[in-house]
Amino acid sequence: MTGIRVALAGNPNVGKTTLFNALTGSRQHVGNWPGVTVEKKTGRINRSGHAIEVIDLPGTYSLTACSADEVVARDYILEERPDVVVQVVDATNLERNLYLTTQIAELGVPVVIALNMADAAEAGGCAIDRERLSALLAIPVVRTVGIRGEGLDDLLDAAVREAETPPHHEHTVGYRNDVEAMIASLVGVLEADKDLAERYPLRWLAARLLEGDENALAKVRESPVSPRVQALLSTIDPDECEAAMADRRYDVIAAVLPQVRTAGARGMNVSEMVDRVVTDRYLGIPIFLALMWGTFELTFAVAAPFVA
Ligand SMILES: Nc1nc2c(ncn2[C@@H]2O[C@H](COP(=O)(O)OP(=O)(O)O)[C@@H](O)[C@H]2O)c(=O)[nH]1
Ligand SMILES: [Mg+2]
Repeated sequence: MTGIRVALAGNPNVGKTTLFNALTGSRQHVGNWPGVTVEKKTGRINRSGHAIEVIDLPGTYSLTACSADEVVARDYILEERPDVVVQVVDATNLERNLYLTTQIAELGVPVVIALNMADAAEAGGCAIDRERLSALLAIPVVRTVGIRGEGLDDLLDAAVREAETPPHHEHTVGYRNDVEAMIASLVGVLEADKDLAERYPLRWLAARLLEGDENALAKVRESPVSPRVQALLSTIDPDECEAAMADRRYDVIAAVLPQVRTAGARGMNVSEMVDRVVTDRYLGIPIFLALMWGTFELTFAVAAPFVA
């Protein structure tokens, strides 16, 4: 039996714990992440010859190293290298959730998206074209409804498939030309440290160094290449680089969103449109009168042949 580690990531309140509980039932272990008071939950599932360990990562909007939650989630993915990361996404709030997707994808791990709260999205007329989203991101997307346990089998199948299918292409956001040039220079320098190159995806590390990320800077501080890294970093403004990279993430999301919203979600659905017009302060009464008039006309038209 092969072991597969599946890490659940996602924004807060997207249904991560609900899915975790539905997946693992009572086979759970609750502890703390080492060194911090952030709760660590793990659970086990046996499924078609695989012993699957599921790890519930702290909910985060982003993977910068700004809070203990973010550091725990990011370091786990980076240092422990789970076989696959399942990002639980709130289908009613795709825009906000995709920001994290762009960051997870950069970590170079296999990713599967659980498009959760699909029931709420569909009921609210903002359903997502799952296949299109999957094609655009090059990430499998599975529909789930955590509270009803829907989609769990498909989710596990997709996770196992991703975990077992090497090689994993990188799907990273392409940054502005000058930022890309700096990333390339930094990667060139970092490559000389074999230890670093083995432990971290260097493109990811270079991008974080450009942002002045303390946690990333600490990872290269002891490295023999540190002076050359510092020399390169002294030529750039980390805040400006960070803003440029965030802008590009938003550009990607803005390009994806209109392509994955299904027809009903693009604007109002029909009943919302009727509501909007009929309840309009000025249009309401004339429409009411017109409808009444129409009913009259219709009644007479239909009845006329029978009226002798
Ligand atoms: N409608 C709907 N609600 C859900 C779904 N999954 C979870 N929820 C609800 O969303 C809320 C947040 O869920 P929780 O699992 O605590 O989110 P977490 O913060 O990501 O762990 C809870 O009230 C859940 O009952 C779902 O698929 N559909
Ligand atoms: Mg939770």
